Amino acid sequence: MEKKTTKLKRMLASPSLEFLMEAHNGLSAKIVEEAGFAGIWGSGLSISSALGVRDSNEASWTQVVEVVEFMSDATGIPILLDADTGYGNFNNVRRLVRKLEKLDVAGICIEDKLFPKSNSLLEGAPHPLVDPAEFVGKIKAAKDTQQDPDFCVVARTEALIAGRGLGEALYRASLYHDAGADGILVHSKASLPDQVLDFASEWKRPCPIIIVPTAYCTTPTSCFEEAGVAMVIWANHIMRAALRAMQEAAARIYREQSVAFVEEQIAPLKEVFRLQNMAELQRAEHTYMPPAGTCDDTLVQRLGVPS
Ligand code: SPV
Ligand code: MG
Repeated sequence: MEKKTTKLKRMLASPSLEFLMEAHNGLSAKIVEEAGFAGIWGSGLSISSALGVRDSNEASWTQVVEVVEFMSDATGIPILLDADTGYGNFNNVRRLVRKLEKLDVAGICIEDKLFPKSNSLLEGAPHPLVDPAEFVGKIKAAKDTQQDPDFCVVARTEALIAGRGLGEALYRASLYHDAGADGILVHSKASLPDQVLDFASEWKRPCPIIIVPTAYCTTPTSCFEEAGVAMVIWANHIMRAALRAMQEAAARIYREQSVAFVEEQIAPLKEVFRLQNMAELQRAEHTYMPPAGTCDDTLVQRLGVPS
């Protein structure tokens, strides 16, 4: 069985456009895998939303790691964790990489903003950037810490999000590549793809480009492929799909004081049990548990436990 890290590394190196789909808990990770995606984006925004907090580092790094552990346990495809700024300085990044490797997470993406960060697509939020030299140190620290040579460290520049322009985005990305980044995520909040397409046409280095087409969502995927983009991240869409479905179901059940109508519209319980792989547990119970009614109850009698 190929390691998850190797799978992600191969996706980054693949000549065809690859896709990561967001997940935010064990169930959504499993759904992403079953849909056919080859990899998962452990989205900071979606994980925060699912936890009921803001994407402003309100969830601690250990809380994020706990979520990603469930995601990793539930799936066989690689997870690229959105690790925001790395939750501190180079030393926090080192500790994070050590923990994630133990959990079989395939890679991290760290961004060149300041802690605590704001979501890149949040209107009106300032997006102060970290000194590139400090960020280079974080990338080097991550690369020096990883034990598995295929663990991926993606460096994300927020230069375009911060309004610093293409020149600074390219400059920062070059520094991050020199520091050992396995890929460059260039993010843009423009509604047209021009910024990332310009970046891709100017980027001459043998280092894969990753994009997040949330704001420029109507651009046909073929444009990205032609521009030489290596990987597309669908960053928050199943969280948003679930959110809408939950709002609608909750509102209607509240209104009607009944769940009668809803049965046809929601997943049957059988589907919940299938995704949880209850069949495997039932087989295991058959193998490992004594048949009902054959328990030796002499211990109970000796302890004098009243029946
Ligand atoms: C995320 O999914 O948390 C991301 C992408 O970082 S964005 O929300 O567009 O910043
Ligand atoms: Mg994020």
